[in-house]
Amino acid sequence: MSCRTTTFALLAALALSAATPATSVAAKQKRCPASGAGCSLKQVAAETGIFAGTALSNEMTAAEKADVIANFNAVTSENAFKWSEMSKTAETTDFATTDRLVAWARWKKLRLRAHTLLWHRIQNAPWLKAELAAAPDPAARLRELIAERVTKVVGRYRGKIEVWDVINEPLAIFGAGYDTEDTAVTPKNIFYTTLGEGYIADAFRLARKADPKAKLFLNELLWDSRIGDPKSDALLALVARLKKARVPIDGVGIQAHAMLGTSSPWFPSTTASLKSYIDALGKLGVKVEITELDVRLPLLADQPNPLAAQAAVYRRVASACAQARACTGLTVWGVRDSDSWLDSYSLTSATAPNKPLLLDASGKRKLAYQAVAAGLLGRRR
Ligand code: 9MR
Repeated sequence: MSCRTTTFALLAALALSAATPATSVAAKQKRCPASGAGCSLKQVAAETGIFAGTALSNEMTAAEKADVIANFNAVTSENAFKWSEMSKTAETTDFATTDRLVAWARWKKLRLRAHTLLWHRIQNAPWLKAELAAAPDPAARLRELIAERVTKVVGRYRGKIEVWDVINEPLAIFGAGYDTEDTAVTPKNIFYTTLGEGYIADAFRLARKADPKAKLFLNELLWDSRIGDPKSDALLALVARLKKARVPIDGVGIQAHAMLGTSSPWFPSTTASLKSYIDALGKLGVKVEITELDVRLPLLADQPNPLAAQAAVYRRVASACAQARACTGLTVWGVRDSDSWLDSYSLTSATAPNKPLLLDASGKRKLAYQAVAAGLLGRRR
């Protein structure tokens, strides 16, 4: 065959393949079935437009990296960005781990949620209390430290991090207020007790200035909380106050650890109750993401099939997210069951292994995995 004939044949073949409906049929066939069977959550994310995420540990193993790439299209730093991890002293900020994590997420095209700038409860800067106690004007010193941290950290990654958890867990664990005393369960909210609620608005404004395009979230612990309890109402009221004051808040994270089993039935009571709560937040003008979902298996030990019961809880949450227009993502708090924080946490280590995640200890997809896929597929682009 002459060179010209070959070229012609090639062009003809190309034109044919572009015109033939075979490609679109193939693409159609590849769509996930409504049951989610055989589909990865990252495929589901592509079809629904809902981010499917997982938490990333500071030191990722090769297996963890492979699991993340095969299954998810979004990641949250589980610990790396916390103040205690980045600043061992008031004068220093160590970016080694966060730089590595940001570079990896960008390389793999995973949306990154950086967690978190200010959290009073655990992993706050270990030196902060003494620093404020020694300051002639503790409020002024705290304002200065917050401005320094937010500006420096957000600014360093300007244009490279899509989402920030600017404020984590500002409200008390239960009830409608803030932690104002040190107790055995939680320290006082040192930001609130020193500066009042204004620390939240200040941090959001500083973050917006440092990276105008990043999405800024307030992330709150609503574990086993029934919608309509004082805490969920307090969160709505707080977001309404922030919006009214034109604070640049783009979203609210609902952590959703189903952990304590203090309420029954399990969080969320129903798909409808969680959906209506997300809708209520959405009406205030914010997006919503489920940010730290895990479901402890021992809580379901009395069920005939605990793994199926666990999958049902996951499905309720995923369906609510799919049905509520404001919901833009669902993230589980860890990759494999064996990575979960619950097995080393004091309140839950006695029941280890808690097996709360979507992949088992060997990386195999559990029933809950497909349940999340099916739930999210309730929304299609
Ligand atoms: O998973 C995190 C674990 O590795 C840490 O030791 C723990 C203590 O700070 O924090 C865990 O993550 C928390 C998250 O940052 C905020 N919401 C509650 C999570 C579970 O405590």
